[in-house]
Amino acid sequence: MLHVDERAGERSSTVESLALSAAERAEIARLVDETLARRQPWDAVAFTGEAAAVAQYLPVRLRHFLARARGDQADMIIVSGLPLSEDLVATPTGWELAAKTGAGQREELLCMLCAGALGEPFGWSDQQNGRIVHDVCPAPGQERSLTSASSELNLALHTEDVHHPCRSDYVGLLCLRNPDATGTTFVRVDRMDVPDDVREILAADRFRFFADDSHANIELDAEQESGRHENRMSQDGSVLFGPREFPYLRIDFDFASALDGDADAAMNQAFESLRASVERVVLRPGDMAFLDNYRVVHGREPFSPRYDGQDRWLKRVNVIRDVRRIFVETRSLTRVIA
Ligand SMILES: O=C(O)CCC(=O)C(=O)O
Ligand SMILES: [Fe+2]
Repeated sequence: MLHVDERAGERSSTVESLALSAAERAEIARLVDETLARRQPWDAVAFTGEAAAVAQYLPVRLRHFLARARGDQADMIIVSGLPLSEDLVATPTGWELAAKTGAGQREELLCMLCAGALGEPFGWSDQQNGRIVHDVCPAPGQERSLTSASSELNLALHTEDVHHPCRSDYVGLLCLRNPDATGTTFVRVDRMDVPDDVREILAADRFRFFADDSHANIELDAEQESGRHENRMSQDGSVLFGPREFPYLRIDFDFASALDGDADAAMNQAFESLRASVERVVLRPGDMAFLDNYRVVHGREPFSPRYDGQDRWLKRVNVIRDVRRIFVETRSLTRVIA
């Protein structure tokens, strides 16, 4: 097990990984198949509230690893060797098709179980039609969109669902295919190197965060996008927050703005520093990454879509540590935020 832990008496940034054994892989495959057989027809939304309980049947080493990584607040958690279907269907050309055909249902359940060992899965009613597990695959006509359906454009660094107080604690990405070894990019908040006075501005409520195009149901491309934020849902707040010795971060290169001139300069300095510290991880089939959405921002390198059934394909799930944050915010017992 690779356990990069740079701690030397004080807390710092970690990436923690676990490689599953063949026996563990078989055990997980059995759990997924049994659970799926009992849940026909498969309905991810109906399963959402149960995922955490069923996740207790995952192999103990995996559960222990995820619980420890959660406790440590690892910046990135990677589990490799998860069991994918041997007869995995062709990569769909967009999430709508995946939803219609039920492509990769077994992998959806797998995704939800791993999520359930770390927190609770949840969704957004205006994102992929309220689905709990999203398909991230290139879609014809959206090559240059500012959503995960893009391909030819660099998907800029972002906090997932930056505009919302219930944004995920973790973004879970399960890789089904990645033929060109396209990298998921990320930057750790600890790598942001700005002077103290800039840091102070970034920690003040002098910024506005907007809903991105995956929520707005409009598919603008990057060229059309500039300056079109006014009518979107937004929230004001700070870029840096949380413990001073272990800060949290909230920022989006496309969907954030500053409320005054000094804040604008500070945000640009933050962007510049983050750009200089980009790391990448290439997810392979059977890898699942959980990015701590408070501790890293993430994006994706560009690639050329094929539309031949072998394209890059991830299943994505949002994970919240305490689902009551959603119950309080929405004033209902829903796990799909309206
Ligand atoms: O495709 C990727 O690697 C990440 C895309 C992304 O930002 C997301 O799905 O939230
Ligand atoms: Fe994302």
